Amino acid sequence: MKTALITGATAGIGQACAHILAKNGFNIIITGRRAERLAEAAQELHTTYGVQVHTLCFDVRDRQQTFDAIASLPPQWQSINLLVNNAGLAMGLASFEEGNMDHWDTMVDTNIKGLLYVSKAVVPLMIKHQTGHIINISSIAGKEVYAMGNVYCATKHAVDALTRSMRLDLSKFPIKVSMVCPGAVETEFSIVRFEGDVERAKKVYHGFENLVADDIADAVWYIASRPPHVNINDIVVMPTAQPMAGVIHRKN
Ligand code: NDP
Ligand code: 8X3
Repeated sequence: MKTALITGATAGIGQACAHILAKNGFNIIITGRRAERLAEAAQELHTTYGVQVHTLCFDVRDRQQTFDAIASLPPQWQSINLLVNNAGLAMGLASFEEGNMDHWDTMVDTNIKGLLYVSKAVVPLMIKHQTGHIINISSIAGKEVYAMGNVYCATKHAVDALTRSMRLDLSKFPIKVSMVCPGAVETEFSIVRFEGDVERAKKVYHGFENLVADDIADAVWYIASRPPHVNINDIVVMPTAQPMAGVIHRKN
């Protein structure tokens, strides 16, 4: 059986990826900072799909915690076939000159440095087994910019650049590196972005049919289920009503 490690699997897209991979027979390592949610998710995945589930509770921004967590994996969990670098967030929506620098730090530390730390800790395990696949969750914000998205867009552009660079460097092992770039998906993303303001978060998805986490998990599964000689470099998944970043056709 294959093993997948999914970061940020306590909610949203990561949780949906854990489900589709477990449904297709992967044993699952799920990570996040909320221990209770990890325990609940592990129980649900095991009961629903009969797969083995291991949890790692750590903050991807913390280099030591990240390396300690991966090093703590029991030997049978160290053959990681698939890493889904999903943990990430946006904080705030502000014109550059009004930007909150604590928000900037959190986004850079999570979306860029967190992805780097997890990958750096997992790649040696993949090299050891001469196989592996990394799927990075970037965003349409990694392809285009939108008003007041400045630093979030920059972090996701970095994920795009890192995906291409990692593919160049790691394909020789061979490790596949792929990316999924979603448009607006209703998850906890906007609640986090607006620091718990649920009413403001709801307005983001008002008047059009947004994507749901399963739409992105479908793309991840498509990428993960190709044969060894095929790598899907990149999939951009958008709501039909969102033709580009920052543009949404709303009915009312
Ligand atoms: P959610 O807020 O629903 O989920 C985010 C997940 O990331 C949670 O499981 C959270 O776990 C985890 N996470 C956040 N910060 C950390 C951290 N410091 N350490 C460890 N885990 C962390 O959002 P989504 O599911 O929507 O977001 C998933 C990814 O998809 C992100 O990278 C996001 O940028 C990207 N994306 C989202 C889009 C959207 O519209 N929703 C569109 C495009 C891309 P916990 O809090 O337990 O630590
Ligand atoms: C978030 C994408 O379009 O909701 O990564 O800002 S969007």
